Parts: sequence; structure tokens; C-alpha cells
Amino acid sequence: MSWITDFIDKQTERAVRKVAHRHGRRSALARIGTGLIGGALLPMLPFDRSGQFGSAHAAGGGGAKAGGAATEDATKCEYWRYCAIDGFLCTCCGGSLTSCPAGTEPSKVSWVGTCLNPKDGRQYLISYNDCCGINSCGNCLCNNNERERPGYRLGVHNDINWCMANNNSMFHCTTSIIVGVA
Ligand code: ABN
Repeated sequence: MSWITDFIDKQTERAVRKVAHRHGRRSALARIGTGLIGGALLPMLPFDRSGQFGSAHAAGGGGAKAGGAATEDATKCEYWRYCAIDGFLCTCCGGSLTSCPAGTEPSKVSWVGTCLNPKDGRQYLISYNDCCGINSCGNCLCNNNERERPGYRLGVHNDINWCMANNNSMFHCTTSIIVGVA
């Protein structure tokens, strides 16, 4: 009957070794290693950046688009700096591209777009600061939406009253200030 006890011993030893292999220190280290390598590789995987490089979606205007008709008239919605603006042009409201009309003050926060300057072929960062303090100007409404995205992605959405952080949050018109080269 010793062969039966031998057989049982062998089976038990095999089972114990299997459990030790699965739950032992070495397999724990192997699992930690896999996690670390996986964590390092994860950021290298392809990522949807379509919000950043989306194509133009003009509504009620149209900025300077590649190959399209550009204008040098800053009172026209087609002027290149307006590629992602949403508001009344301050150039039609007694202000300029960069300054607010008398009686208003620039918004403390703004929406920044990226527009192609057809003259030098470079992309510029444009800060769309609203002018605040008196009611809507009503002239030259311009709504261009290059790279803009819906409101649930606030950082890439332009349909917002940027006067919200000012003492007087009444929106009058919008300026288009170059803040850098992209
Ligand atoms: N950024 C101009 C604006 C003001 C109020 C509402 C929508 C857009």
C-alpha cells in the first residue's frame, strides 16, 4: 500500500507547488512588473486629438481658410483673426481689433483660438476678449468656429459670455488680440 501513500504525497506536493507558484513572491513581482511596463506604454498608445485639429465649421461667417477668399477689412467677419470668434465685432462698435469701445472694459477671462494669417502662412493664437459693461452692440455679429467644440468641452467652446468674471457682466462686443504664434 506504500504506492498509494507515495501517489498521494506526489499529488499533494504538485498541488502545493502550483498554489505557491501562482501566489508566491515571484509571481507577485511579475504582476507588478507587468503593471509598471503597461503603465509606461499606455501614454504611447494612439489618442484621439480630433478636438485640437478639427476642420473649420463656419456658421454665419467664415474666417480665412486655406485657399479661400481672405479680406483685410477688420469690420468683415471674413477677416482672418475672426476664425473662432463668437460675438459682435468691436471694430463695428466704436472700438478696434484690440481695444474696447468707450464705456466698456475688457473681460477678465477669454476664449483663445488659433487662426491662419494668410499673409505669412503662420498660425496665431488669438484671444477673444469680450468688452463688458453696457448692453449688446448689435452690429456685425460674427460666429466662426474653427476648432471649436460643443459646450460640454468648455475649454474648446466659444459660445460663452466671457464678461462673467467682470463686475458688470453685460456683453457689448468682442476684440481679437494676437497673443502668440502657434
Ligand atoms: N463671447 C460672446 C458671447 C456673449 C454672450 C453669449 C454668447 C457669446
